Amino acid sequence: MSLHNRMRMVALGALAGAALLASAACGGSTPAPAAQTSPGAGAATAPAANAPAGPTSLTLVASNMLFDKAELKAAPGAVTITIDNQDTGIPHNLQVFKGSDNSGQSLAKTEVVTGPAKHSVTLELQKGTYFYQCDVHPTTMTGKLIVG
Ligand SMILES: [Cu+2]
Repeated sequence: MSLHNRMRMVALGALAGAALLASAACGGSTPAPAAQTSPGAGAATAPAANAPAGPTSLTLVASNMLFDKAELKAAPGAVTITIDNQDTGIPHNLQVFKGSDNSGQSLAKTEVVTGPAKHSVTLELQKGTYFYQCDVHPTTMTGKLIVG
């Protein structure tokens, strides 16, 4: 008998034993409980909901003389904002202020660059509300950055 066949016999024997045990368990008057599958077994491999937040990277697209978002959100700490100026031949930049309008302290300012161009600025931000604008178009290109 080959090793392979012998192992198969062993496996079959184990199955037969399990079947006998199962039928014995079912012999009583109370129905055997269904096999329990742990609902948490699969969830253990899922990423933790509270994974440590690294630096937040945000992208603001400037297109057709507008920013694509009127509100950004970030966790406290290092926040990198990339302005992606997609307007060919049109200059844009990004300035970030403390508070909810441009009367607050200016925290960062990128150069005014004619698109298409991309540039980034990194800030250390605490929990709070910030305001951003394009200095070339401060009436139409503005938004709120919420850090919390
Ligand atoms: Cu602009």
